[in-house]
Amino acid sequence: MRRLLTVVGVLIAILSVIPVLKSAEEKNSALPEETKEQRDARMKWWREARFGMFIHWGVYSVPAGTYDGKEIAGIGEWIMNRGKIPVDVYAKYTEKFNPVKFNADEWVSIAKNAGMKYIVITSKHHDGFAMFHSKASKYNIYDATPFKRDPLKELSEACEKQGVKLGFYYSQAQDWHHPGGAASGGHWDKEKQDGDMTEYIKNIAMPQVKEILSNYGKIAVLWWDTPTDMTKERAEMLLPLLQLQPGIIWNNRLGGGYHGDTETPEQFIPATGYPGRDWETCMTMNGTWGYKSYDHNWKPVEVLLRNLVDIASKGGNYLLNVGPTSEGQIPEPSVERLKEVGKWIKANGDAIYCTSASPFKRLGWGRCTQKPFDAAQGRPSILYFHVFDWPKDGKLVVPGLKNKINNSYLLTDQNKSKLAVTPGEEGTVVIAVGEKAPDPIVSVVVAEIEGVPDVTVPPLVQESDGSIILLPGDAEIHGSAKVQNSHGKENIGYWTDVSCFVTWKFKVIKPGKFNVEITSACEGKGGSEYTVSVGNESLKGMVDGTGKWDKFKSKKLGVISIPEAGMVELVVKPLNKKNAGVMNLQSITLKPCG
Ligand code: FHN
Repeated sequence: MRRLLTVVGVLIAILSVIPVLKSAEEKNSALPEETKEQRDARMKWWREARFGMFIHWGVYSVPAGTYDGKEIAGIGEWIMNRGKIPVDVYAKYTEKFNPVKFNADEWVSIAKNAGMKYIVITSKHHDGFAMFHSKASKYNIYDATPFKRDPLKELSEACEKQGVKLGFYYSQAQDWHHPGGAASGGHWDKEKQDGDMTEYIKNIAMPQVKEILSNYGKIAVLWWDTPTDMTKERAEMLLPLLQLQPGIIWNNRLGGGYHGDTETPEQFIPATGYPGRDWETCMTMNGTWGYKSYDHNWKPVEVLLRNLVDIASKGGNYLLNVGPTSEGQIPEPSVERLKEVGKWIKANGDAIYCTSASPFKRLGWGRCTQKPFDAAQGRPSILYFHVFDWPKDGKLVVPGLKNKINNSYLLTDQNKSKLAVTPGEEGTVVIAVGEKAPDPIVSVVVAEIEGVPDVTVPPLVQESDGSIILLPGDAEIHGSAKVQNSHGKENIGYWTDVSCFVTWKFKVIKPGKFNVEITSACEGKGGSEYTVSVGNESLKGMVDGTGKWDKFKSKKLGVISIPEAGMVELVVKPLNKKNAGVMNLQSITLKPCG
């Protein structure tokens, strides 16, 4: 009897597994559906992390930006494409790729000490060279170099040991080495590169993605890139492989109409984030992703830190790149900067991790992040004010906050000494923060508030020098034009309809005469006419051709007079249209001139 029960039990177990396997096969074209709760649970660590390290490391670190004695323009990892280096010539660099100074533990520590919670490393970039021991192609760091080690294995072990999440970048479409791989701008070594892309996906991309998702423990992120020629069918050959890593997060660059989990703005911070979508800005620390020996254009710590804060204040993550050398070292200028960022994070991490986007539309002196009330943790509702420009008079003016501030203190003050909070002019709240900024780059003031943040948008006002800066985010668009981001430059675009016009309302405290300056771009010759008016005064302008829709130029339009203090409306109205669009309008500035 007992034996019978065992057999029945085994049969039930087998039968219960079959439908799962079958449905997984049948759903070959997509991933299993998930509820919002399941998705939130999957995204939780990533949303809390806010800061990660991107690593672009490959055989391109050997030429390091120079080919045939010439410095090749552009980003380092593109040297093969930009220099039109023949496949066999480029492949020779593998013989010199021996990164004996590579130390996975050290890299992970650098990231961890900088406050980065995850790492995403190039497992294969567009040059087709695998940075892991691949069985699918001998063109990999283990088989094709004197190094004979698998750095991704070592990194996965170091990440596991140090509690840092690991993700892989994989160039699924562009592959300039294997036949059939796509190449932006077309193949230049046709004999070696031409081939069937679907076969390439089948023989190289699929098996390699399977390898990276099977042989390196828990993989947190798959970062696809440049979906050149990726059809839906090709994307669907790769997509099911993600099931090898339940819980994995993947970005929006697979192609074939798939949007993935995350938006990935590159080298810019979107003005308002991506409401309703998770997003991550990836950025270089100098001007290249992959190592270039002569790129010394390092961003200062101030820029990196304020970027991190700015991104967090808009609800996104910051994936900051390092490009290690062919010896296996993260360049010293990157290490130094990351150390500095780490020092700040150590003291101010509470205002970054597990926070969400600012409830304020704009804060002249800096940014804000927030954390909700949490009864279980005994935490009140908190606003973190990240102050870039510390007030000289020691009074931090918070505009439009309706909630009561129950307690306020400097985040780095161990004693949490209470700061005085008083009502200011016109619905503002003033926090007495003292005259000395605790940090020269970003100082954090904590405000524990009553209830869920409730903020009104205060009117735009003149700057302290009396000028007025009108930006797309504050404009009201009457018609079909819309705010867009062209390589980091926010502007009003898609202005194809001449009946569409744009207005700004702002408050003038110091009236007078103002020089009006407009910053716009227009592909082609330009020539469209428009007016800029305030009250009864009007200036006429003509759009200049700048060659490209994202090449912005400023020009003076003339002088306009605003005789009285109070609320004022400025209107920009096209009169005709000589191009596909009127213009891309980046800003209008009014500067006092008498
Ligand atoms: O072509 C790549 C580039 O080399 C780099 O990897 C970046 C990182 O986001 N992605 C592509 C350009 O969008």
